[in-house]
Amino acid sequence: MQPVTHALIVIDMQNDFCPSGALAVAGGDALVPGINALMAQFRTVILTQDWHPAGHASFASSQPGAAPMDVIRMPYGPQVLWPDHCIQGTMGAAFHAALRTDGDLILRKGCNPAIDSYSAFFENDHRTPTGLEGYLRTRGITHLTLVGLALDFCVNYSAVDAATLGFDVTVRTDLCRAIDAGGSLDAAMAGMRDAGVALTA
Ligand code: VGL
Ligand code: ZN
Repeated sequence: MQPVTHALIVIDMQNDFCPSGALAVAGGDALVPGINALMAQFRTVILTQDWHPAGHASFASSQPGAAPMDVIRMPYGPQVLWPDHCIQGTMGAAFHAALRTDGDLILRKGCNPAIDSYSAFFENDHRTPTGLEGYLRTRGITHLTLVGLALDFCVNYSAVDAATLGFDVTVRTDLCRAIDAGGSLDAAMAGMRDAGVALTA
């Protein structure tokens, strides 16, 4: 059992990121048994849920003439455009049916129609907090282990933000899968290493 100062953050283990989902990540569903087993080792478990309103600005369908995986300039910086996914209250936004969801906190993100939110800590403007930092600090948590989907987007942004905030961060890469578009996986691995994130399998 991990000490009380250590929390597990399970990122976006939702139907739309699993095979046959709207933004499927290859092998995403295969992570469920290992993640469920790891949850039993932690006294604090946080699950995040990508939770977009219909018509979200990160959807290619919301941007005239755009296609999924195009990159556009948003007021807060470059933004990859995605297929419609994880729309609030839909089956695609629900957790994988076999995932344990009896954690301590379910954090929903990406709810602002105009800003995407890959990170569990800040929206993609890198300024608007989700409140997770305060939740963790007020509970005395200093060490974080991250698992889930997708390694090169939401896991990566969450891990780098957590390390920058001063948490001791480990990403279990064996319990993550990547989208890997346009070199995103290599860039994410380098970025996490530079930020001081421990990458372990
Ligand atoms: C994610 C792209 C768009 C993720 C969420 O969970 O990694 N990726 N929304
Ligand atoms: Zn999303």
